[in-house]
Amino acid sequence: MWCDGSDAENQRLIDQMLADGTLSKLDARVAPGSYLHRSHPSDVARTEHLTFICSRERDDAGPTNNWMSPKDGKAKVAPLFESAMKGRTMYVVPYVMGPLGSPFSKVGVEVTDSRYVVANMRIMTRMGKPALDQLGGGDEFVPGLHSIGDLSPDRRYILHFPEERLIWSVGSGYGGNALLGKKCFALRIASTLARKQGWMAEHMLILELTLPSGEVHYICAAFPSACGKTNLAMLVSPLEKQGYKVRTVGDDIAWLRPGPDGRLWAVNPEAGFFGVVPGTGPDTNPNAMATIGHDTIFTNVAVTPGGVPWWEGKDKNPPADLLDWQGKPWDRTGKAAHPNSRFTVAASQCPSISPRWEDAQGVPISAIIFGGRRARVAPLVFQAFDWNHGVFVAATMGSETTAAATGKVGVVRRDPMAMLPFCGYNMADYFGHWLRMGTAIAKPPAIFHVNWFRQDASGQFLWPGFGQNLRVLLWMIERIQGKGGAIETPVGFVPTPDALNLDGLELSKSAIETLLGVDRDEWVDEVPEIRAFFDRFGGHLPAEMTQSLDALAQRLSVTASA
Ligand code: SAT
Ligand code: MN
Repeated sequence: MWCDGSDAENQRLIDQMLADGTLSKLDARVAPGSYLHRSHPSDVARTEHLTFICSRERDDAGPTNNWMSPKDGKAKVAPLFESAMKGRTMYVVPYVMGPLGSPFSKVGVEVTDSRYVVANMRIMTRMGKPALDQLGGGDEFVPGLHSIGDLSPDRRYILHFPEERLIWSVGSGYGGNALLGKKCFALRIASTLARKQGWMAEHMLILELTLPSGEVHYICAAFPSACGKTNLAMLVSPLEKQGYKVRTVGDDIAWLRPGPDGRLWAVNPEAGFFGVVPGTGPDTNPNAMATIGHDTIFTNVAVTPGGVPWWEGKDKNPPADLLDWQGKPWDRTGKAAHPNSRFTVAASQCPSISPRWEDAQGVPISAIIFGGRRARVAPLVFQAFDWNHGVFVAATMGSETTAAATGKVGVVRRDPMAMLPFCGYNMADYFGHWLRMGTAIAKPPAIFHVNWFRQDASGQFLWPGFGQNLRVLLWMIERIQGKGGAIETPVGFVPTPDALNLDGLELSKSAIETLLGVDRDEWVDEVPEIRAFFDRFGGHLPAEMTQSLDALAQRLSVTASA
């Protein structure tokens, strides 16, 4: 079936999914136009160990990606597609990544046997007739073949063939494994295109910040999955009365390119949000709450028998008769909603969406933020000395793992640019591309690193986060304007305590000290870890990276061989 993306077609698919139990309708009074989907219990997150880059040369995938040759990949996975769609309908889903009519948008076509995938792609991309119109008579599109197969993790593979610009995915119906426009195309395949063509495909939110003067800044921020990109993108300013306002351009992916004015310009290739549900509440993210108040597909949240959805963090009153994410009566001990349960919703429904979110040329970027989830070591915020140092900071960022991918949660891993699971080629060559881009952008954005997740000795978060993160953004803007007090530390510029507007926050003096502290011993311990990480890349690692590490070691006054 060729999908045209129309309302009528969508309704037909929804009706079929209601009939076969793929979806259930939520209470129309509290969640109008919204549905619940329960995925297979073994198919609840991206599976990085089953995700492969199938470049001809192993070296082109690099040491951080799983690799198979194109020949081996096809030989191994083609049999899993054999008769996989038997008894199901095959849907042909043309889609556009990027605003319709934008010269930077790209067309994909996903073939799938999952109606749920079609319904999600309709929200997450510009899908159907507009995509065929954009393709016109051309033949430039990224083909993606998808089947849920038998949903067994033993017969699950997500393959990318960068030289052919082709995607094969079998055995999963979940998120980035199955909605091929998102991570597979807009990050893994797009990053390989971007490298060739002189632009960048990044795992970044894009936000708009308006100052009382009327001055507007756009900021990109890269955090690993489930580290608060959606919350930051939809931040409600606690200083709105004073004229500081934040709006949303995108929450997960940015396509960036140097503009004719020498600045870096960003487009959000997506049309919707596929956000983590737990932790989303009226206090943490009121804009997301309003966005998902209607016409939303929920996957793996808890629900009452009457169809009222619930999740940890929605409020403090779980309904008495709640069914957990698998549909079993909730025992009130474990999690009711799966920690990686998601909402799929159109970006246009977001009250904070920027009027410029679909601008064909994108928006000009003033600052790039990198960040991770770290209980210790990384201070609340620091500024890189310059572009190349910023690339080093981003390339070496560490973050504790989350439920967004299958595997152990809470272990620190190096996640360069939050792209570890999403870079379609050798990560060391990707560092080189970042360095090269620095020379192609006459007015590069300032680069910062943040850590909202610093804890005290008793494991309590020191920083209130969420809306209060605005205060950190304002310091960044002051730095860009040549103001903003800072002290130079071995890792970068850290705000002086009085340079951050902390009015009304009631943070103790010692909390502020810890938050802004750069502990020399902790950072000295990072050096050999970073060196070991770099060693994995051998000859592909740009010399600038080692030089930056040596310079850091020197500033920490340890010997380069430490
Ligand atoms: O890849 S997903 O789209 O499932 C979500 C994420 O990990 O960012
Ligand atoms: Mn993501």
